[in-house]
Amino acid sequence: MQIRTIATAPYTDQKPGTSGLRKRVPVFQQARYLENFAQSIFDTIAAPPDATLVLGGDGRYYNREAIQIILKMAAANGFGRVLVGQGGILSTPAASCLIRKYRTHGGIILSASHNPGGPDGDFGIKYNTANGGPAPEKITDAIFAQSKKIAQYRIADAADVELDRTGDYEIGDMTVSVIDPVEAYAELMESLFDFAAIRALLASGFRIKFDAMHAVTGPYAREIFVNRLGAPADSIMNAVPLPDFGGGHPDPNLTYAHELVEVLYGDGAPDFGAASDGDGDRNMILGKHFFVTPSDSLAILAANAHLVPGYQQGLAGIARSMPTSAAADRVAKALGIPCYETPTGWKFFGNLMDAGKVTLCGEESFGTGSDHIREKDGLWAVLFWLNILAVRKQSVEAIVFEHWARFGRNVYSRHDYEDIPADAANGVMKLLQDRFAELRGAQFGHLRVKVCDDFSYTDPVDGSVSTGQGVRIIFTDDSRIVFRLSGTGTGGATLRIYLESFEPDVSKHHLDAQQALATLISIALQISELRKRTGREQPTVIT
Ligand code: VG1
Ligand code: CO
Repeated sequence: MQIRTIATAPYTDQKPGTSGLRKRVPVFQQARYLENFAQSIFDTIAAPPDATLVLGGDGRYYNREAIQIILKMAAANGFGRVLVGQGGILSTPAASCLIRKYRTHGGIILSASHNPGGPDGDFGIKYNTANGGPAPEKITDAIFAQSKKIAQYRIADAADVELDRTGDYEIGDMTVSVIDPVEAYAELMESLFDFAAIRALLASGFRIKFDAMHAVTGPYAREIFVNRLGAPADSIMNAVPLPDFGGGHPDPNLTYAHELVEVLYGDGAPDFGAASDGDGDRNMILGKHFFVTPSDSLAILAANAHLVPGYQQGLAGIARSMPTSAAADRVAKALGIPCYETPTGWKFFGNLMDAGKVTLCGEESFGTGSDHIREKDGLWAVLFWLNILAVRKQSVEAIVFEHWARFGRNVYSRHDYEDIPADAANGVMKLLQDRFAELRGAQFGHLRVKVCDDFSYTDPVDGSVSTGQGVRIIFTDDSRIVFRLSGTGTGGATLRIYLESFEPDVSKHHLDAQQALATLISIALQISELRKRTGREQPTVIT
């Protein structure tokens, strides 16, 4: 086999965001674009000869082509083996599971997660380290630096590998093992949860509906819910992964998963509904005519973890991203365990989990997970809920209201303004930062500003500092508004406003979140001049 060294010139825009490099497909299809980034990864990680790599993606458009290119480049860069999911498919949590199970040097995950796919949709690539988690900023910064000075890449002159049949194939001295993408992951789930109890729940007439949104979780959901847990086949919808996700937006929230929402809010609704995103790491949890916010979900999983076999021995601690509500903090306090507040993005949880400081982690953006892997995990969260439901034998709604009655309710919402001009978005953030001094101590009706800052985080394990992680306006009653720019979008800018207040009064727990947060919403719009600066009257998505 011949290895070719090909001269290239840098692209200047290969800076990884919140979760890897995400760009429109045509950007990735430019000559040498993917090759440059993959070589920058290989140059940066400097794997020893014959190392093993995990490789797979969410099946979106360009997944297969990218996998063939990366396989040939891995062979040319001295890897000994690559484990690839059959058909090029691996959910993000399954990739993390495989890296850990086979103790590989790391893995490459091809996904733009919840972003739409197809020829004009988005594509993405991300490197995960040996712990199974997204590379920390230190490494993504180094990859970006390398991408700006790259002069050549290496690729093997070889035929494409047959990705659809499991088995071992050779590219020169490197073995490509095409493996079942589901099996190891399904086994891991079975080791954590009481499958017998969930099977009994489903056999008792408890009905579930899972929406795979034509993304990667279809095959995983079929194996776990139908084959292993005995749910009827129609418990899963949109279960065939499609390169363009059926034209949809594979983001499990009330706006984009409306098909599922209509089922759960309709006549004869099932008892439990859930959805996952493009790459399988997010989850949305619904009860009959009921929505569980991701922040509440994390808190409820923590409060009920003792009911679940994999967590019966107790939790070391909990971590949540800064914009996520403090509902989990209240549970941590009651359990007498620490709760950490990190910047947005799963890469910040890795050190805490590796050091044994936390067991459960979560983000308000429909991400929940634990130290069983180093990514957030959509189906894991669904199974955790089903395990709790199997033990408690109550409705989702009843469990949430009981939780609020015990801990109080952290009323929460996020308003996203998608695809606004970058100038306007940056202008809003700059305006807020310029107003810090004026805002501190300012009075808005009965609310007084206690803290106003730009969140920064010092990792308690390695001491690394991450600044500029979101503008926080915290009031004396601990209600708060957070402004943050998205780091995963590919077109224009997305401005997120996170809103939270605390309601201890049980008689008010049934109130609609938007109503309960109306004062905070109007303060947010006023101090940011958002409407004037962006011309938007309404958020694109409210969760
Ligand atoms: C968003 C979420 C963040 C999440 C990230 C990756 O980032 O807010 O919580 O970790 O997506 O999730 P941003 O920068 O757009 O706010 V995924 O499922 O896209 O890998
Ligand atoms: Co995702």
